[in-house]
Amino acid sequence: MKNTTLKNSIGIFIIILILCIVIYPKTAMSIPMNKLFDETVLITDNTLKFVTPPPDFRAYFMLQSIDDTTVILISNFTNPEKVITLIIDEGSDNTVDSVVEYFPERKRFKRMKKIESKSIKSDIAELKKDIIEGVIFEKNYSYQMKSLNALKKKINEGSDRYFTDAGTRIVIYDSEKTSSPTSEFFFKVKEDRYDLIFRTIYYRLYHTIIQPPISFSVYCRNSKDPVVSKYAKELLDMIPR
Ligand SMILES: [Ca+2]
Repeated sequence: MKNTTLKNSIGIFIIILILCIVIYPKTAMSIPMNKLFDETVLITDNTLKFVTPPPDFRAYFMLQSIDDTTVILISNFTNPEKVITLIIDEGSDNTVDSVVEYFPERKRFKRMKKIESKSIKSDIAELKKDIIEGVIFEKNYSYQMKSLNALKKKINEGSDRYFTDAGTRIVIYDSEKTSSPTSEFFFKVKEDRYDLIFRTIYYRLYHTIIQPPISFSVYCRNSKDPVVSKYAKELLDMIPR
């Protein structure tokens, strides 16, 4: 009798385990996009606590520049110890003012004056460029964010541009489901301030749809960052007036 109960329990356990395995990827995929934090608010030490490693451990990279401050978010979830790094450039002048590392497993912070990790470029102008141009997503095991090349290609095609007083918005639609935007871009130049926004809503990898949990790879509003300004001006020059 005991044996039968035990067998039944094992059976039920195996069924639950199988269900978990089957259901889990779908649950993981349905994480609301961009809900780890609010991209419109400057990322701080505290924000890093919400940057959880995704189920497949792909890395996040983000350039954010709001008003007078620029920050770069870099994650590494494939090392023995997972770490999220925030590089802060106050005054947006391509000099590092502080660096914060957050270790999500231990929930510990480490604060530094400069970049100490050998795996991160010490030249932050280069880092900003790598995120905007998308090089960083190609060279790392990360979400494949649509970047400068995709945007330039779309501008050259001449469609799906939306002009408003707020700025220029360019949308890339799904080639298989033409009403569905897969990524969107925004840029604006106003006097000596610049907006530059790159958002990847989802992309296809073979037959899988991947939604990056942090959908913005670049979020710059009212920025005075020289790297951001270079690209915003370059993009504006591509649009016929
Ligand atoms: Ca600085």
